[in-house]
Amino acid sequence: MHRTRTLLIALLLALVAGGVATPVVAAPPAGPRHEVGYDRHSLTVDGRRILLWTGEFHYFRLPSPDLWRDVLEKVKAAGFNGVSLYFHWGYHSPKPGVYDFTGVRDVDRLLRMTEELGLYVVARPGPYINAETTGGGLPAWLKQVPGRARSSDPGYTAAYREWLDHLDPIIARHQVTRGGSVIAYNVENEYGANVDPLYMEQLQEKVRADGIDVPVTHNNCCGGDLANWSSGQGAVQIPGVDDYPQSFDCPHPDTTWGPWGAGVTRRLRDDAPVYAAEYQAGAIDLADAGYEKCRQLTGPDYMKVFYKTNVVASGATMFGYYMAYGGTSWGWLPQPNDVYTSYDYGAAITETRGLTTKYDEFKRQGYFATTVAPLTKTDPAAAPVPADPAVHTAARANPDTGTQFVLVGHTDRASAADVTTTLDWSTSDGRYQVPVRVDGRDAKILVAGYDLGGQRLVWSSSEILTHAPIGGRDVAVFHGRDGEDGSTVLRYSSPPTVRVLEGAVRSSFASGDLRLDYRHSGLARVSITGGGRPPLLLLLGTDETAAQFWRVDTGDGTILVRGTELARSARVLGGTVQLRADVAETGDVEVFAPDSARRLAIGGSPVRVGRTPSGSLLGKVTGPHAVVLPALTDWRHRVEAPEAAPGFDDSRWTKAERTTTGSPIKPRTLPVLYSDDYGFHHGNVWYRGHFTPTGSETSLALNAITGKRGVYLVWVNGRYLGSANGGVQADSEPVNPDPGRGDFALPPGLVKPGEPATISVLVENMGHNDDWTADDVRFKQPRGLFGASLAGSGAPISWRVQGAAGGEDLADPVRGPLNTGGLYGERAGWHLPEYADRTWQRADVPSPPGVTWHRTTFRLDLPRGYDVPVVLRFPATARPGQRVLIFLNGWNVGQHLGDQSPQRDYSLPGGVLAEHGTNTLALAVIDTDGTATAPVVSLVAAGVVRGGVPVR
Ligand code: IPT
Repeated sequence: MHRTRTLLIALLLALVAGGVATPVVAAPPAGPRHEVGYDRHSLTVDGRRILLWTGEFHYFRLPSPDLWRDVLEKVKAAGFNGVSLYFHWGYHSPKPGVYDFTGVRDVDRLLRMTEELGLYVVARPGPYINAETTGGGLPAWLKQVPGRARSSDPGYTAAYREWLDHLDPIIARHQVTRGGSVIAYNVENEYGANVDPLYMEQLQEKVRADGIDVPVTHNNCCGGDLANWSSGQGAVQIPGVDDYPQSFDCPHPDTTWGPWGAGVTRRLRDDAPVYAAEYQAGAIDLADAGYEKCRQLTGPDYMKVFYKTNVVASGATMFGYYMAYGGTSWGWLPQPNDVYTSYDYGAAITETRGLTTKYDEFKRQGYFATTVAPLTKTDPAAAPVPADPAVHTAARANPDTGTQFVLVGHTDRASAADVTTTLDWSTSDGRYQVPVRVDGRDAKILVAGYDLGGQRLVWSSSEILTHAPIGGRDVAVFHGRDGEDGSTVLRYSSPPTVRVLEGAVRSSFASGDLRLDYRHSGLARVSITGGGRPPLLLLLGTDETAAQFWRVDTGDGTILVRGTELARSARVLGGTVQLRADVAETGDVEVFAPDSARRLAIGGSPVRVGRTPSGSLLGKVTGPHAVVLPALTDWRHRVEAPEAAPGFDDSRWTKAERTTTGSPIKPRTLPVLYSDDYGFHHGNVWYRGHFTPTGSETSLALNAITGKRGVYLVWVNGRYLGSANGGVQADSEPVNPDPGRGDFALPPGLVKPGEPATISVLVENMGHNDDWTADDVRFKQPRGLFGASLAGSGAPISWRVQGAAGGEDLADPVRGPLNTGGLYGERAGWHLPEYADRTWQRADVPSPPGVTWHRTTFRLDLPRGYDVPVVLRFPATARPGQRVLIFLNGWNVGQHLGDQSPQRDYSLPGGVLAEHGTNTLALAVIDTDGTATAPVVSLVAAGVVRGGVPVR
């Protein structure tokens, strides 16, 4: 077993390497220090084995720290014992040397929350993260830094060290070894193309010098050699694998079945656990099918078959399910070629924080994986042979306890047949003929030879949800598909007393084996006492009734809750179970708690309860009442884009005169007009070109690169000449020398020989390409104008450029670098709540091509103690030619792309949304046609529960 380097060695290394000291806010350690180790089977904490079952969460996709807690509590309640967290360099750094870790960027607070909730963290700070976010997490200013990104080139090295100088001290003080939650640290991301081993080595030296002493991991992927970084220069301690077996084929959720492989995580090192670093738990909506289709593509059937197969076939004990909660690529966070605003991802928890049937399946598997301890150390074992070859089995066993884990599924993994057969199963308690059924796309992990609390489980054809000692007995929940038969065998020294409290369960006793036979239906309850063991309450449910249980581990022991939409935490105080839970509808609530508990309170309010024959407390809860949201009325309107007028004063704009660029992509014409080269990295950018016509000009030839779905609009002497789609990428000639081409004919008489003329161009920057190929050609693609010339004339054009106010020196550091671009209204603060719009027009008028703003306010007073996620809904039929930037209280919560994306609902997260107060909504409409009127939008509640977390 390896012990990771001690704190002392890390500190010494820091001194030797001259690690740059960042002022560290002395946060008291959250808990006692622990030793983190690992071997070929699992991670260990103080020598105790851990099965690390994490879901991925991106704090930067939820700009409301109070709601981080809501999501993390939901992740925990699903049975995850950890979260995998990317950290986004560009989200924190608008400019070299400038970093912000406050407000929505306060990752120290995020890590404190994980500690309070008892969730382990796999920290994944890149520096490159991919993640379908702008630049793949690299800051846009890095495009100007010489040297290939993701290599050992000195320019890039100095840049990423700066990021880690700031971030690593925060992560380091939250390590498990210092009483915190961070149990592993992932360097880089799917680093498989154009690899530079020296970079991987130096990156780890840096991380160690910064005091990281937990195991270092990496997530290998598809593009490169999976064995990368398992040995040799740049090797990490625990190499992992990313697996997306369902691809991103969201349009075909019913027919797609594992086109990208079997999804069995490979063992990459003999001395480290098998790590499923990113295992597909949703999908990017690459083909605009809508995320509900992505959720179906990666739904419960897929989860059952692929996840369970992987657990047994690979023996992995470290998992990162990507994503547990996707969230929102608000502002200019999207990497535009793959995603639009929503990053719902078809995940188990929706963008508006709702729970889905995928959540239920996570709960079934996660409770099992984190309850049944022998799973932390298993080796491949002989599998019981099914009588029918249509059924496939595979097995692992714990070498110390003999506990067996048997995967039962279809031999043809794609089969949906209904097969009933028998397994010839040699368990450590004897040989048995075990009836099993596989109906439809299904797989089960059956357990034999397991010391379940004080019981001995010989075998069961039901699956284990969880179990715990509660109130002087063992309480266990098993489950199977509705209508399927199940059998469970438990061992006793003498015949026990079996009482069936509910449901139809037959029991028989022979040779020490108590055998229960039943059909899964509703929830059967069996009480077993005597027989030389502590009492057992066995709850036999369907998959659905099992998923209604919440396991809440409290300082006062484990509590099982049933009937609430969610159970967050509980305590037992003076005979009362104080439960924090969400309630979605009126109905029964049942609590299995320590004997001392006689009363129940939910969210502080008492619930009248009585004791059931099962020994639980049963009461009734009342669901929430309907919540009515205000209509959006009283709009005010203002047409902008004065930049289009020839007389506009652009003398304070930046002159675009550069003749060279650091980008490997050379421009089509000079000067260089790339917006990044002038410090304007995000959002829309304006260009104004001045020339003196010769009279022979016939048209204006432009090229612009915007990223997918971007457009640009062109005026000459104030006359709108039209728009064109921006290019996605300029490759080296001759592949695509002419991206985003637009030719704009000059109407006769528009420009006059010798009379100064003005060109105005508004170019969208939809976000920056990622750097998946680590070659700069992709990442350092320009944004803005790529070429500009006059056909028929050689008249020189002198250019000025204007993006977001202040450029890299943020006008609004609170909302940050990705919130606004260079629209006139953004520069003038029209998106901000404090802006006075009294002079704006009350009547809506069809807006001319260009930019028009619409503002209104609305008051909310959502019921206290409720959680009402609100969305802004656009009509089902989109208006072509209209794209809308949506600002809520000054925060850019997304861009509605009309018919260019399937998204209609935009999440307005509490915290950004004032749930008790006045809100300002500002819509900036970029209209390429000039035919549209104000968008018709409404507020819609995406759900209503009593509960939630307090949101400021
Ligand atoms: C892999 C990345 O590591 C992750 O950041 C994200 O991009 C994810 O998958 C897709 O959503 S990329 C791999 C599947 C090609």
